[in-house]
Amino acid sequence: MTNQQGLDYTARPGSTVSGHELANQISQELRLGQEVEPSQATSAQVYKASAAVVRRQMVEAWQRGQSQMVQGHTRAVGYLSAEYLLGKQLPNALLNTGLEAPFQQAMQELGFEPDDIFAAEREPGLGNGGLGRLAACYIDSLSSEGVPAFGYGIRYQYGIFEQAFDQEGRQRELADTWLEEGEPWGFENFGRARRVSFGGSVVAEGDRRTWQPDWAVKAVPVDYMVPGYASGRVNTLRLWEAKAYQEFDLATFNQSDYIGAVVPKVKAETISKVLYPEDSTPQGKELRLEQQYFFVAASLADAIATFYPGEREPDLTTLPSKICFQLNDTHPVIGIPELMRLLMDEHGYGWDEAWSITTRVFNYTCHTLLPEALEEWPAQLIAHLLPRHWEIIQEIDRRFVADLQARQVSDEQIDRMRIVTKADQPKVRMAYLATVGGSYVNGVAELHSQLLKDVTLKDFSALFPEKFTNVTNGVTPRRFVRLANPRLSALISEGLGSDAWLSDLEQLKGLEALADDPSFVDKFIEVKRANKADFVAFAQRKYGFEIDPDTMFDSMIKRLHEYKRQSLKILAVIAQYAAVKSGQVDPRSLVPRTVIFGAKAAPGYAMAKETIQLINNVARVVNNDPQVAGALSVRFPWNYNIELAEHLIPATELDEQISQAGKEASGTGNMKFALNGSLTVGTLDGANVEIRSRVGADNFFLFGMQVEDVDRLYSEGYDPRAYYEADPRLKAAIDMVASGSFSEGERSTYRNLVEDWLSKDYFMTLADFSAYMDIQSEIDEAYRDQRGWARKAIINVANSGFFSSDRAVKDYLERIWHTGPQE
Ligand code: 26V
Repeated sequence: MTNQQGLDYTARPGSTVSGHELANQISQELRLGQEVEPSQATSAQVYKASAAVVRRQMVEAWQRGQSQMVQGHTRAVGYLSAEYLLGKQLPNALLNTGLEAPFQQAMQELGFEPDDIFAAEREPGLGNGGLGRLAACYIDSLSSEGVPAFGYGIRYQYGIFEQAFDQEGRQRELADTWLEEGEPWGFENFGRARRVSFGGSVVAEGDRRTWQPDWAVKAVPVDYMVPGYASGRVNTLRLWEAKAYQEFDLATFNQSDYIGAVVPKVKAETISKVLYPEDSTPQGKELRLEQQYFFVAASLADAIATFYPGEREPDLTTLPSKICFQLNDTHPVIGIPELMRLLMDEHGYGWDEAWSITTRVFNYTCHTLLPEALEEWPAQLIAHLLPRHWEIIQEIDRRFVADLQARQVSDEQIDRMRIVTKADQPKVRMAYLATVGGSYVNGVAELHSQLLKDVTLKDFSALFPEKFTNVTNGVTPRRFVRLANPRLSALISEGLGSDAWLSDLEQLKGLEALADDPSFVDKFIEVKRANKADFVAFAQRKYGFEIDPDTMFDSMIKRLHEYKRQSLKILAVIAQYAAVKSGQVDPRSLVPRTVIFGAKAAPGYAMAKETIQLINNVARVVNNDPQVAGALSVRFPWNYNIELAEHLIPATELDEQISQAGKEASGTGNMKFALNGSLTVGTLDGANVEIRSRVGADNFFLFGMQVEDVDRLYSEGYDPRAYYEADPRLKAAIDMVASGSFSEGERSTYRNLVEDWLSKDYFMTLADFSAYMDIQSEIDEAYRDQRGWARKAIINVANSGFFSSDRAVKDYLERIWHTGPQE
């Protein structure tokens, strides 16, 4: 069976449906479910029918897995995450369930092109970036490894905003209306709805304290099936939707306040309305705390109901043997006081027993190194919204401080470690609450975990060293290699003699020997060439870009953040352009490049938005200048999302991972690129460190300051202007921006950026500029030797098997969750 690109698809074991049967089922679904004749159906209709049919194929395995989980003795995993950046479901479900080939055949029979059907799906963008995508990779791997698991989160009505650029190149945000025409995967499970309450006060009855909330919303689960790859296991992703208990307040209505009567409904439904698009500066917004408590409270109650079905007085001392919860960053940390409340107030356990259960059930993953990204909630806000939780948090803090005192910790250190800060307006430090209230704390790459121990959570790691561990991130090879890059996948399977690497990625190691096989190298080069041609066509169709396929594709795709240093990349592009304009460099001497950016900025992040505007205008000027035509072009496809990643990563030859050392917790794009045969230019930051040590220093373009250099420079006093004066290439680039070359002569457009570069430059872009320019010349040299380049890329692929999310999940199982596949 072959697809549009003439590639071979083979059915996976376990697929029992023939293409013809599938075609019949889809036809039936079109006729009965949508009242349309298959020959008349649109792609959107066929997509919807296909999804329904594929979903039905999974139901049996799903139900089997659920009952085995409840009746069995394998501890389950509850992944608590405010974000899941899923990407399209149909191709993934087909691959994982072994229905790819039958589907191809069914489409042929019905006269549709599979790619057109896939294009009809709107991707659920229920996340901001790395953290949300990681959650999606982990639930895929949990199912693929056969582990009983739940993903719990929020079904935002509007996901991450859709990005557009205006005439001036500025970012505009549009609502992500992914649900506007319905969505065929989620199953609204009304029977499992839960009440989630807010506000009110706490009343004492004897020595019992009970919460009397003053409003509540209904949390309705929308269940998504998460099929494992060739594992036969289908887990549940349970995303909660907020609904009002009362559609319409009759009393208010009768007082003829028609509009006022729907206010409570609107208020309730606001909770799951929209994903917060910020991913670093917590705003302390009440609605966000409502979202966090909403999904966590519903999830904990749901897990208890699942494992103790129908029991009025369950023995919750056994809870830690049934399930453990992974806190994906601090967003779900309110679950710790919530479980304490459930155990004490609703199930009658004493503090000590409740605490013993709670601390054995929760674990916390930290995903950042930026101090400003660590959530701290104003105590006042928590007290107002969750008065009983506020009491419990204070008690956790009081006991924790007493414990520290008993350990002879100094008052000064105790003040540094308090969960509730001592201040007029106290705050609750959620990372500290998570560290104290759970068994393990992990960082997401070796360097990050080390920095957590040495800096961010130093006092805690000194006192509780056994709590701290590392799990280096990973990505799913199914979506990011097999689906995104079918050509490379076919070549890998040919080289290794099977496709077993897809569930055992370390097998890629076997490709290393082929790096010196000229015919394999030729095929590898051919794969990249074909992927580039595909991307050129995609970018032409979707964005109207004219990209020259015979240029080096150099990509930087990630959220726009100062610490990630998109500005370093764009300054380097400008410097190159300036050198051509001033006659210092002959454009024909350059290795022709297409520099591609993909990035969204938080809507309120002014500096990031100015950077976006600059990139767009550099692109406009450079791409329209005949003097550099054929040598340099800049492309900024808008609305970077999973779909764009899946097209761009396989076509990329050089990827940029150039954050300031000590700031990127891990990065996961770096892993996706390495697995797709791109070479990395990067700093020693996050998981770059581990990628480089695995692929070898010769196959990684390292540059720039290291963590120690950065620390030293901060303490010596950093003066960016000195770097500007010292490197004429840098001076020329910044002067060009300041003088209005990219703003039609208007000098004020990039004033904030220029001022920041020259006077502050907190992330030391200028200090790393010279090293970055120098490594780019080395990259050009290496690229001129196409076979040498391909050889390096093959070695990269061969040594990146470690970065599978299957491996990461196995590390969690072993080090933190202490469980495994369903027995
Ligand atoms: C933080 C916040 C702060 C409050 C406002 C809303 C909000 C939403 C999301 C976040 C999470 C930011 C942290 C994050 O995405 N970290 C990234 O996690 C990746 C997966 O571990 C990792 O590869 C990246 O290096 C890290 O930046």
